[in-house]
Amino acid sequence: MKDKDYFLSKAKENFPELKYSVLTPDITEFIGLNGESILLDLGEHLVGYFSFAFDKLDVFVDAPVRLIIKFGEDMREINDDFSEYNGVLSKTWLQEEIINLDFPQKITMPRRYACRYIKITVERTTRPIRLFDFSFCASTSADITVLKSADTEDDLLNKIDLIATNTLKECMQTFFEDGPKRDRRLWIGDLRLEALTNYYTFNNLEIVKRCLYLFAAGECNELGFLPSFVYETPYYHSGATHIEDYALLYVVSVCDYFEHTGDKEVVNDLLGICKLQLESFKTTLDERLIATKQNGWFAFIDWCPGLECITALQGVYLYTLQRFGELLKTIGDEDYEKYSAFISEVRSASENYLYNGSKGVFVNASDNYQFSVHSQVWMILGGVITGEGAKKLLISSLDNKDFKQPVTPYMRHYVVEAMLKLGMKGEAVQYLKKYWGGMVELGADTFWEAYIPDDLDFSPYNDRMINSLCHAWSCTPSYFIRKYGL
Ligand code: RAM
Repeated sequence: MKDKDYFLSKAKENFPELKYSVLTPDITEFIGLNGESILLDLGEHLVGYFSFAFDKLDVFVDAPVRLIIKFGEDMREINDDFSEYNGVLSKTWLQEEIINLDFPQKITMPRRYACRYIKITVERTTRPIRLFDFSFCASTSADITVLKSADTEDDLLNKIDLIATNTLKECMQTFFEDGPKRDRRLWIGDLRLEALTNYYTFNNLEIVKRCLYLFAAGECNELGFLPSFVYETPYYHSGATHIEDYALLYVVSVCDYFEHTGDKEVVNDLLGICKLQLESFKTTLDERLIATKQNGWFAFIDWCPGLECITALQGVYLYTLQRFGELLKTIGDEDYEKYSAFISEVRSASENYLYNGSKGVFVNASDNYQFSVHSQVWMILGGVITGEGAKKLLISSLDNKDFKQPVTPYMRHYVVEAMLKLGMKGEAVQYLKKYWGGMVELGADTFWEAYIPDDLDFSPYNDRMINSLCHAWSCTPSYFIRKYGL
């Protein structure tokens, strides 16, 4: 297997070019005193750097001026009182700055922000001041000139497509970020969905290669699983979690990349790591060939509170085995037979031990008998149940209060994928329109990290204020619309 230095050098070779564009809001000047504020609307969600100038009027300002500058991805965020924040993630992700200015000057704020709205409040001044020359320098590595419009006649799908491509564009920086407001890092689950959508929209192959190599350079845990995320700055560093479904989806991302590009060189570089993920997973199976719980945060699947993940995880494993088997066959790898033979064994085990015949559903056999959409979807994607039976099962689980429902666009992606796999194109379109369309109706400029239609305060982190409203894993409607001609 190639070493870390090699992988990092390949990641560097594929550094995508950032494109910058400068936008000036309609308001050009503001004169204000203590407590007064101005709201700038950029007209669209942007990621980048904010500058403005500050000057005195005719009277000398004899003490520093204090401004509070708040950046909001939407107006709700602008109106939130951040002092009431009570979430589990660091408050410093909330985009608000207090700055003290000693004399007239032009300022470029040092952080990069993700926002549509900017509110500047004059906290303290001894005299009226003038703020002007507002500008926002936006960055992205997506080339919007290559983006063709989606070929759909449906107005809502068109709107959804626009917002979805915008979401992806915003998250495409020097790598695929999960969210440009937060966490601004590269996670495997997000990478997979961003790359998929990118193939049908901006088709920037450099950034995909870069991300695949950045993970290849990561430090695997004692079981052999890749880190679930990596940091690029201030220096390359592996994340401390090793979520197994994400480790498996790395392999799927390599398969997707090969399917899209036919690029054998990259696949050859990454084949060893892919095999290691599957071999590692195999060691965690019990004697029945069923996935087991490991210490710590071993599976993600979705942010649904209280979700039991074993059955879904088993499905992710089967899904990965299937895709990887196909890849090995295409490239003529001798391990192909070994992987394919194993798939049917694991499928029958899943049917025997995870399916509750009397209830007619897949349950989470690990400790309680929980019903979830997640388990049904992943068993379908893993090929454990097919055809009419699978359709019925899926339909009966959706919007059914007895089943845990997905709470993120991430998991909703896999629901739609399962529907399309079963040939339920009409249902897939309806499901997609209802869920993503719900965000459109609420005025979204970009799609969100988490969304429960009847609980707009839901947050995986105990406080909605920290939620990311431009989250890459929600961009896949563009993939579905374009790939399947919806
Ligand atoms: C969140 C990240 C990311 C996701 C992980 C599991 O914190 O924002 O999108 O992949 O959780």
